[in-house]
Amino acid sequence: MAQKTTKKMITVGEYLLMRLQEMGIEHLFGVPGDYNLGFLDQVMACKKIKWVGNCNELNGSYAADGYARIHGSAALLTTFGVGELSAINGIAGSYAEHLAVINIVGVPSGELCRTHALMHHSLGTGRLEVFSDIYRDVTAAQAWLKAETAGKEIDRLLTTAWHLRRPVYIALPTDVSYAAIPLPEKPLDLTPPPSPASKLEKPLRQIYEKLQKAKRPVILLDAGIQRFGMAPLVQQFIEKTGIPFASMSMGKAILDEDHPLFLGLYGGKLSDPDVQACVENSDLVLEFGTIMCDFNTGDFTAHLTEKNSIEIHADQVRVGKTLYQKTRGGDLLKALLEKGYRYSGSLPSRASAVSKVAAPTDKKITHDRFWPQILGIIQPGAVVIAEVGSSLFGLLPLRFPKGVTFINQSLWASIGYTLGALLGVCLSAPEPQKILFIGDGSFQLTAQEISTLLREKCRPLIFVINNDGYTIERCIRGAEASYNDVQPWKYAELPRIFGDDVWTSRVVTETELAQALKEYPKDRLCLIEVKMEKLDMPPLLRTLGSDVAKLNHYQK
Ligand SMILES: Cc1ncc(C[n+]2csc(CCOP(=O)(O)OP(=O)(O)O)c2C)c(N)n1
Ligand SMILES: [Mg+2]
Repeated sequence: MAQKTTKKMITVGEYLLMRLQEMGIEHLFGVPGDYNLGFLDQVMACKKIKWVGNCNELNGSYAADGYARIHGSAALLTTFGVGELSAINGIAGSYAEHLAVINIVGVPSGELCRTHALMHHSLGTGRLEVFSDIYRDVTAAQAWLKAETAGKEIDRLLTTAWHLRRPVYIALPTDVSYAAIPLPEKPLDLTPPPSPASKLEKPLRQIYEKLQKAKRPVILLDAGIQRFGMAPLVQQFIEKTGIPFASMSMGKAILDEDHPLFLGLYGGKLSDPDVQACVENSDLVLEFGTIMCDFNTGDFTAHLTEKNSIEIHADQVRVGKTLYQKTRGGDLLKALLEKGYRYSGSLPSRASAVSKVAAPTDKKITHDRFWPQILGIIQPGAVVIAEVGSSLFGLLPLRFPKGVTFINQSLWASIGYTLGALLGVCLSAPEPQKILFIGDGSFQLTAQEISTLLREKCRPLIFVINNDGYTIERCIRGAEASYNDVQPWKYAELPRIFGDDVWTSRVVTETELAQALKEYPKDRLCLIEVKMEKLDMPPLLRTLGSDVAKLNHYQK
């Protein structure tokens, strides 16, 4: 369609980059391919978005997810078929865990699609849209861009990703990247639609009444609050109302764990008994952004009755059995704050926290002494990332200092995720200290991303827990089975393959660990390989493992 020449024009690729910048995105992850090289040249010409090439698309998708956890949104670029399918695991994880990742795929031109050409990276069936169809279930919206509608479609997808905090899929054909379209008149408007007054009044009245009657109200915080940027509002609500709060593991440390109203972590039977009693005996549990998945609920042992609980999410609210869609949790909390409710009952007791460990000995490192020793090096404001495995369950009971951000992928739980995510975290978080804890089994999936971390001059501290394989799986089934073994790599030697500016250490005893924790330099990437016994594990993991074994039973 001919465009009016009086309007200022811009290419589709430039338009997309401009909109990404308006979302505050400064890095684009991914892997080149001939279907996206033209767009990549536009990226190179754009001074405000930096290309960060990854070793593979899966790692790129994890990096984008990690970036979005800190920044709020992120972008990934892959190539048709081979590239986009390698990334789909990570994008599905971002869908499950509510991250706004803009997934851009360079695809063949309209002409090649119309003629069903047997292009490379296709299935040879002539149907070139097959991969975008596969993406329908793991992205919130999809578009195959055409020059005539590209601007509108890009805006639709980016706002959908932002409002739902889910990934979206943009197919960018080679013949569309350089097509000219009108320069937009206004910046992208990301303001969510407000709750209609009719959707606010009833739940507001019901919740206020319940609060006034409640003798033992408690707040339960979870990941949804962090994803939708509601943590400051929730903190204000907690402080104005004086209601004590517990966090679920996916929502650990969203608010400071040294807060006087913080009770501890709640996860059904995995909780400290005092916290479990306080939440489950409460006559009004205000659930904020909760995700009731197996790992988060201690394998569904979280007993919260519908009658005694209220759910407040970014885009909907449940009171008793009634679900109020289109009621925005943020609007509801602001309205509730205006009512001036204040809890005046006594405060329940807090869970006892793990304390720092006594002086190190020459004994081999064990989980019960390792994690308290680690607590000593975590600084206020650090970003701590935990891979699913013994790392996650070792870190959960620690009470972090002020301002710590905790990242874990407990619902999607794709091992190797955290090493890719670490790259995204390093490029988006200004905080100086970023610490990753990853198991040897998980590390083997994505280890080559250390190479990108070095190229980008990132300086994280990485702990590889070397326990000769898949300990978390051993506690579910096959404690001694060879399928739970991995090839014993020389983990502390590996980073030097990728670059010189690294510091590594392998520690077996507590004193060696203490020495490494004292010595590690802060000005380069550091990796500490921690040797542990294969059947040693944090107590939380032992409990969860036997429950998972029961849930995943193979015989009746
Ligand atoms: C992509 C993917 N493949 C397989 C699994 C199944 N799985 C879950 S945990 C795990 C083992 C993790 O082992 P490791 O990282 O060494 O942790 P640890 O030994 O500390 O428990 C495996 C294979 C998974 N979650 N994700
Ligand atoms: Mg292991």
